[in-house]
Amino acid sequence: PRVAMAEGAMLLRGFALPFEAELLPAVEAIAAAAPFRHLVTPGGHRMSVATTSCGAAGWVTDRSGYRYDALDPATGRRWPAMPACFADLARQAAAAAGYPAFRPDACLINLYLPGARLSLHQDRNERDFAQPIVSVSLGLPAVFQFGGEQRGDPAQRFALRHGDVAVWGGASRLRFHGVMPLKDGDHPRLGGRRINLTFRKAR
Ligand code: MD5
Ligand code: FE
Repeated sequence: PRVAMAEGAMLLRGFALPFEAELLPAVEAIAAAAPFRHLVTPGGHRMSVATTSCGAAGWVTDRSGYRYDALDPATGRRWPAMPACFADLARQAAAAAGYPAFRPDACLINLYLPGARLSLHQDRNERDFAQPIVSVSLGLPAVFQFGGEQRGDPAQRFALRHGDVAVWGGASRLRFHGVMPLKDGDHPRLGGRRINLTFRKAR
């Protein structure tokens, strides 16, 4: 089922389930080549979420700022290539939400363990805000906070569960958003973890 969360924002419940058997081994292979790490924000805070990337551009942060980089700063090598099942899922989800031309060049992989959270922020490091963002939730459920265009605007909350795909475009692309601290749990395939794949056209 499709749920419109807001203008331009569509939640495709269970859309990733047919891809699950391919996605999980692909995440493990990426993490073996480009390990999950806790990046430091420009303000000096260590992120509670651990991240890695695949594709031509990877999202990174350090004391000097947020950016996309063709190289993984931890290894000095290019990020692992984007697996075909990742690109297929992102394209099909974007098309189902009304964005038939989406061709992501970046996939940020966020790993949440219990207690990990993402505070309210906007995604503004991409070149073209007319391109949507596709987000795939795997493993433990999370409470997603969906705010407005100003940091202080009231936020709605949505539960994101294993297999859900959200597509953020149009008027929703620059809204503030975050993820509440992950609650403990035991997912049949992922155990005590949540993994989120975030597909973007960075360049
Ligand atoms: C997550 N990740 O669950 C989320 C999913 C990030 C991030 O936010 O930056 O890594 S992406 C949710 C998103 C993206 C773009 C716009 C909006 C939400 N929005 O308008 O609410 O780990
Ligand atoms: Fe974000």
